[in-house]
Amino acid sequence: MRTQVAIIGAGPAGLLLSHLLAERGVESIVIETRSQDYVLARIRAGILEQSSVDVLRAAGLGGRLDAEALPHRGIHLQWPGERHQLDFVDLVGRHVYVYGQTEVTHDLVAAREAAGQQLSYGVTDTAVHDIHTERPSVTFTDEAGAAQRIEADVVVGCDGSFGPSRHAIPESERVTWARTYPYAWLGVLADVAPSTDELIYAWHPDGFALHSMRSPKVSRFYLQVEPGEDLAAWSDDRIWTALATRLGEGVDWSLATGPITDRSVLPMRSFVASPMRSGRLFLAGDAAHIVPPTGAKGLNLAIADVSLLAPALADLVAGDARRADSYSDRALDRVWRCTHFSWWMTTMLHRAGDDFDAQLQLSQLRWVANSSAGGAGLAENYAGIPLEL
Ligand code: RFL
Ligand code: PHB
Repeated sequence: MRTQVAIIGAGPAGLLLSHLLAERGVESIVIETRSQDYVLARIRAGILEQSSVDVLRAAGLGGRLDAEALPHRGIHLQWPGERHQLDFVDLVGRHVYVYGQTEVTHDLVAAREAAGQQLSYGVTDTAVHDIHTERPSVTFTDEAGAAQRIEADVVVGCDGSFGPSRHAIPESERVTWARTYPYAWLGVLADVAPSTDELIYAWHPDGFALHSMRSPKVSRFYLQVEPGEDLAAWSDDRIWTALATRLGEGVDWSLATGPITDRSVLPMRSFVASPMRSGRLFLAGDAAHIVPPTGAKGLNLAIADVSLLAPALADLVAGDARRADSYSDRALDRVWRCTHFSWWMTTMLHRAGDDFDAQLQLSQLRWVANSSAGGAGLAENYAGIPLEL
């Protein structure tokens, strides 16, 4: 096969990239190791920043998003006895939107299929070749078991943190930074109307808790647990009691409960790989960086990366390499801002260390909740710094 851009991975980064390239008249082929059903059912991120919504709308993907996304003015910050609303619109003039990654992926697949995009699911043995030539290629085994090769002008690794693309950059060129946090999240999806108008981020002596949502009828919750926590140790009763305590202690509020439809334990880590390009191979999204989910940045960073990359690649295949040459540095600027913000939110809200650490966390939370300077710092980062494309 021959195409202009070979894209590895049909998550949000890969699908949106192929969409943004097609808008610019650039052809691509997308390959994905999982089945389409698996990719469409995966439960992941839930919050879009204003800039991500702007990108999706400008790309003609705003139809269902505008009808179904829940715009939020801000979040609640809470610790025992106190709950504060941070109003991002008042503080920095920007909203955030509840619209699950599952929905974004559905919209992208529908748009790509309607446009006749070639998407190959269920591939194995993906390998990247000749990235330091003008004719890089990708080989793989297709769903039917046949060996395939895509020759391209450019290869883009949108294959998440466990994909092979990052490892195709020679070790001598690659620097990585990583942090593993000493806690994990127990994520719970439940068929119950949210007991809050906006997300609640709660510090509690028993550990962090988050009340999020997916729709007016579906709630999403997270509890800080030990890394490698045994799911079997968490009965429905234990989950609801822990959520009610951590999210409600000392405030006049009650939590509605309902059937739990999904639960899993998520590890928490930060990871950045640099550069995000080597020769004719580019990386975007989780393939290059991972953030802990406390700042709700993973999906938004993937969207930001490909918004920079699509115009750069359109120029590159037309013979102008300038934007492609600056892609890695420009993308990494935002990646490090979000890496810092996600680390800051995570370490401010999770229990670790001793009572001295707890007092520092509570002091910082009071400052963020009560000072317009403190609140604006959180709001600017959470609602997302505007993209400069
Ligand atoms: P994705 O979505 O991981 O997509 C990468 C795709 O590449 C495929 N792939 C391959 N394809 C072909 N050949 C190979 N050899 C391949 N190897 C892998 C994979 O199957 C996959 O379909 O990365 P992308 O597009 O960069 O998007 C990034 C976001 O998905 C990610 O940042 C967020 O979902 C992170 N994240 C969360 N972010 C939030 O902001 N809030 C959350 O609540 C949140 N929850 C999560 C998450 C990530 C999770 N992961 C990665 C385990 C919960 C989970 C469980
Ligand atoms: C979610 O709804 O899944 C979600 C929301 C906010 C976060 C993390 C996850 O910070």
